[in-house]
Amino acid sequence: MSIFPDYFAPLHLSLVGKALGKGLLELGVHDLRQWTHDRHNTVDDTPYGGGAGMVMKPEPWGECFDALLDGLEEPPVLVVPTPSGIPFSQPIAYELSEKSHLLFACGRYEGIDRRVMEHAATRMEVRELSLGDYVLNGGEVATLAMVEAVVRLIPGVIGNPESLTEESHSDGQDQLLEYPVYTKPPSWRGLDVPEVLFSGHHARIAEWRREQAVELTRLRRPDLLPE
Ligand code: 6GU
Repeated sequence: MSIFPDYFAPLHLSLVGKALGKGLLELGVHDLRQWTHDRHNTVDDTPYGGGAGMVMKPEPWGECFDALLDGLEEPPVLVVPTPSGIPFSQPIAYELSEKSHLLFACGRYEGIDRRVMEHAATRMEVRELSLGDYVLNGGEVATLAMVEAVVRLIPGVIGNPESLTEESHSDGQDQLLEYPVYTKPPSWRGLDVPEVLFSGHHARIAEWRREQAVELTRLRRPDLLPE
């Protein structure tokens, strides 16, 4: 649900696009203005209590929920992308990948009238989620990121499921960032691929990769390392 449905065109490309083509998921984009009734298709109004900017009014959201929940066997999980949400993470992406339906409410302006989330919570599970400590202009770009993170976890979407367990932030690598990777040529612009990777010695390669992952994590994300 968005007032900028065109933002979601890229979901028809690449891995998510292929998954849609294979029928591994379905995607609907809903223009919130469809559920307005005035000539200007108004979705916002001035904030009670004063202050800068505009607030998204509740009625179009309510009517949109009514339309989208009608006929569903199981209610969706409502994801509300917001910088004041709980941090989105790989474990949350896994949880969401197991739900039958996700509904993303993309806010604009200074946010959505609080009663929309309160009302929604009486009808479905609501998760207000943030991508990090910075501010985007609206929920659309955050939704694209979350949809990609979730869809690639749906069984069958990724060709080689082992690539899921090796990567950064997945369970298999106990919270380390991913080690650096190399391909041919062995020497490029005076930069050589580390010798150990030619050794064919699998235990030594695994040990080197582990050391690299720990060092990278220490430098960039010490918060991920155990005491
Ligand atoms: Cl999820 N939404 C918006 N609008 N801004 C953000 C964000 C989400 N995460 C970080 N900044």
